[in-house]
Amino acid sequence: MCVAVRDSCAPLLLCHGLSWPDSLDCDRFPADEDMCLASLSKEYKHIHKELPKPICQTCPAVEEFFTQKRVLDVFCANNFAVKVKLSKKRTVSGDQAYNIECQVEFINQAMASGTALIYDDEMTSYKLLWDDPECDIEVPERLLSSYEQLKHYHLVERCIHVPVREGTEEEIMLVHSSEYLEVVKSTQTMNEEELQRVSENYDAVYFHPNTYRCAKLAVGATLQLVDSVMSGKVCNGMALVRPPGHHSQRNAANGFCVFNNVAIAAQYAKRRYGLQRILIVDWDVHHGQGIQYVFEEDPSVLYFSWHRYEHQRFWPLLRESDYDAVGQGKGKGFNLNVPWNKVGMGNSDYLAAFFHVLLPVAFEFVPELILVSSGYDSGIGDPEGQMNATPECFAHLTHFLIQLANGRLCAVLEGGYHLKSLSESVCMTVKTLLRDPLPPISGEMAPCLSAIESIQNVRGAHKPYWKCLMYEEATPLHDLSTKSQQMMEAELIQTSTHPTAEQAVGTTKSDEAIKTDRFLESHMKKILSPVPPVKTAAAIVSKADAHLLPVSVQVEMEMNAQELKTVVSAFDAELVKEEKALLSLQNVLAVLDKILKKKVCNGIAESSVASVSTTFALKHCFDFGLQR
Ligand code: X5A
Ligand code: ZN
Repeated sequence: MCVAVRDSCAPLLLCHGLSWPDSLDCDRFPADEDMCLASLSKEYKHIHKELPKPICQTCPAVEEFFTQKRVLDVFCANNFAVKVKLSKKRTVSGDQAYNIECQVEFINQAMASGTALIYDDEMTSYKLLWDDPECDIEVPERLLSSYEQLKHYHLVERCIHVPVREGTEEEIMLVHSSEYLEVVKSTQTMNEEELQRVSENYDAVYFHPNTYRCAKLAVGATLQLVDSVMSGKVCNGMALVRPPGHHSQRNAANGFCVFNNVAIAAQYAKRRYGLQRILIVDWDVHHGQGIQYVFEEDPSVLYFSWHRYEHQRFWPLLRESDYDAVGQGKGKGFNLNVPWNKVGMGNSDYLAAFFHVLLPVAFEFVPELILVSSGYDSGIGDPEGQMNATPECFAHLTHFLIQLANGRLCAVLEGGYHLKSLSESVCMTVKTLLRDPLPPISGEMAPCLSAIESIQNVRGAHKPYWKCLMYEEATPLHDLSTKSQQMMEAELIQTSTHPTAEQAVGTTKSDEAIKTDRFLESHMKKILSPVPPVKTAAAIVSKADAHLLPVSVQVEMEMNAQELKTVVSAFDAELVKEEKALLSLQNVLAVLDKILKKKVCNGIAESSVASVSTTFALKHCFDFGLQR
């Protein structure tokens, strides 16, 4: 937020994202000499539009006031206020002239907190009406079961409920053509046969009479989320929407998507809030080609997508989903594709892509807002993705992203077709947005060879555009480990029936899906240990300093001194003699004990002999029975 304060009494002039006051009342300004600023620089058109008319008509127009928009944006993003004092100059001729004094100050205002959750069951009111094995996985239960699971974990009540609205035609047309909008609109009154005919004009799409209404709600829900975050009402949030968006294009529905919710949101955020850098992270297992097309030439939107690719043999079968599609014209370097050439990618492969591709580039990009095309078909058990990432992986991905853009993140549902995997992963995402502690990540921690090759290739392709990749040694590999294998498989496919035909058909669940259900049931119980009642404990030497700590921190009393002496003397009697060392040790062990007994999440101990204390801490952990 940014507020211009005039002489520290009238707080209103330049707001960034926050709603404007109903009127600018000049009577609130005590001295005649001072007046309110009625208009802002021309560069601020998007804000200017929303300025209320000043009541005082004699206010001077200040045109060339904020020319350094970029500088100002930085102030705004960091809670600085621009204090402005405007005073009338006395000129000999009696002409009006004004002095402007400007000063930048830090506003001691709390950062936005809270997580928005946007959901409306009206978005479950459309479904596939005929037989289509390609589309029958996209069902209303996707939303229902995700929301049920959020309720089950008591996450709904911890979020701030934000209502949905319809996206307006103007908003939809930030990305789509009016001709296409009319086509979608016309499906409202169609009968089944007509609906089927329109659907056939597109790839992997079905229409229902309620599709148009839901698609407008999906856009509106996404924009409500952007508004909630940008206005500072919440820090982050998630919108559970149907239909998804990332495949849809200016003139076409595609892959269950009708309007491109996230692309529209990015255009909207640029216009409405004057944002200059937006990061879109598309962790859905499919390539969001629709988003890529919209922003290909736009350096203000950095688009990252990983996707099942298999050397262009996986849907949507596009050449431009490969790692060498880096963007075009001014947008070169702002499109990051990580194509997965094998199925079965898991936690370590996803984290490696974050560590070695997305995060270095994103930190260099410095986004002001993050939009996540949050598809969970990249999770374990999904019939489309055939990948292996477990739900807690999405907690970690979310956690890394909220370190950017002041934590301003909007997650918007895309795909995800294994109901249990989808809902558990949605819950892990929301929990992390609420800043619950993360479950440790499970499984093998080394990425597979094919993942390493893909990662190396994107890094190579982007080397010219990012400082963080400048020293990358590798140039793209052409002989990939998966290629020869792929060739053989392709030949086999040609001579046999389609191998995935037995996957999840209709209502009968595949054995594979049931296996994942069972696995997740016990896996989630294992990893979701109860959250300790106290987050942070502190053991400090001078208890008189305790009031300096935040109120939520629990101050620890040392361990019983006599007890400690016996523990220590068994290990190293020399230490017991040293009063200072003993005190340090007491602090460390007091905190450690609380962590081991799961009474607190973490803690800090003041210690003057850290290395000795650490040795003891380790020993204490072994005695406690920790092995790793
Ligand atoms: C949003 C999404 C997938 C379409 C797959 C068509 N679409 N085979 O996940
Ligand atoms: Zn998908």
